Amino acid sequence: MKILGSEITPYKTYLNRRKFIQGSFASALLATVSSSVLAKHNTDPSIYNQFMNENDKVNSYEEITTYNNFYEFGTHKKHPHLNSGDFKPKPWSVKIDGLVKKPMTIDLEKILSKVTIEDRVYRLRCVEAWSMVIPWQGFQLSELIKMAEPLSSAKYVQFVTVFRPEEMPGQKKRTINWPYREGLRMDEAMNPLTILATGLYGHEMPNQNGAPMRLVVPWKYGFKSIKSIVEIRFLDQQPETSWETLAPWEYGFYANVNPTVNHPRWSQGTERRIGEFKRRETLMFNGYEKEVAHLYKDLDLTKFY
Ligand SMILES: Nc1nc2c(c(=O)[nH]1)N[C@H]1C(S)=C(S)[C@@H](COP(=O)(O)O)O[C@H]1N2
Ligand SMILES: [Mo]
Repeated sequence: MKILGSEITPYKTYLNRRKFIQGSFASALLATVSSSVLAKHNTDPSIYNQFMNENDKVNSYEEITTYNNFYEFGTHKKHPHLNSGDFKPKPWSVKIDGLVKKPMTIDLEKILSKVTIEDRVYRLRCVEAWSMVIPWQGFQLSELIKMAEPLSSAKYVQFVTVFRPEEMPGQKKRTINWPYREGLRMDEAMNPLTILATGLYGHEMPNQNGAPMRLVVPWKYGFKSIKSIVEIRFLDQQPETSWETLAPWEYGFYANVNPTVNHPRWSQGTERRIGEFKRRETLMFNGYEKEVAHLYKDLDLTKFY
């Protein structure tokens, strides 16, 4: 079934519809930010930092948009910023299929007209032991899942990135078995911390950060945050993921941030926050233990890394 984007919501309109979370957010890093300030597409970190604790100041817009991994644009951390200029994230549609009552191909604008856009300031901890604090705008993945009405047999969700070698020069090389794929267990996907992000710093999502829509799962290593998503598939079995397929002894399906389980080639006990000199301790589940530890109480985390 093809649903055409009849109700187009301009980006500014849905930014103004954002729900504002009240109270302290220092532990879960859920930010409360005034919409009037953000609507100006401000890149001033102090807008966010007034709500943050001393330990977790947001990274600059410059840091976030010029240093990251997005192999579709090249394998160096400067490549996504340098090589993503030709990518066209508009218009965009997402295919939702597999074990659902309502399979659909839906225009992103249509999705955005039906969900609640929120500000979520999250730590991101990469498997390569660097980290950032990023102010995202997005909506809970659970909202989209509910729209699709998964069958009770659906136990996992798989995500697929777009394949456009003409716009994504890195896809002309066989570094990864394209398209990039990732997955979550259904309860992880439904957790309120899990979002599909469509913007950062009040800007539309920059191409290099996964325009127009990418996953953010703040208690997992960065490689779980799949970018430029075109397909969301519901499955009864654990899906293959790109990094696990490449090197299963190094990258697991779960990829939970865990300072006690080292990567075979380096320690995961500490990390370097981009912009800082001194390394800091990595927190269990990236600091979101209170919110997500219950999901893994029956799992041996050294085996299911
Ligand atoms: N499609 C796609 N998604 C991807 C990647 C990629 O190469 N391709 N790299 C991952 C890795 S390894 C990291 S660390 C994060 C980093 O991006 P961010 O800083 O924009 O969150 O994106 C992840 N998502
Ligand atoms: Mo990464």
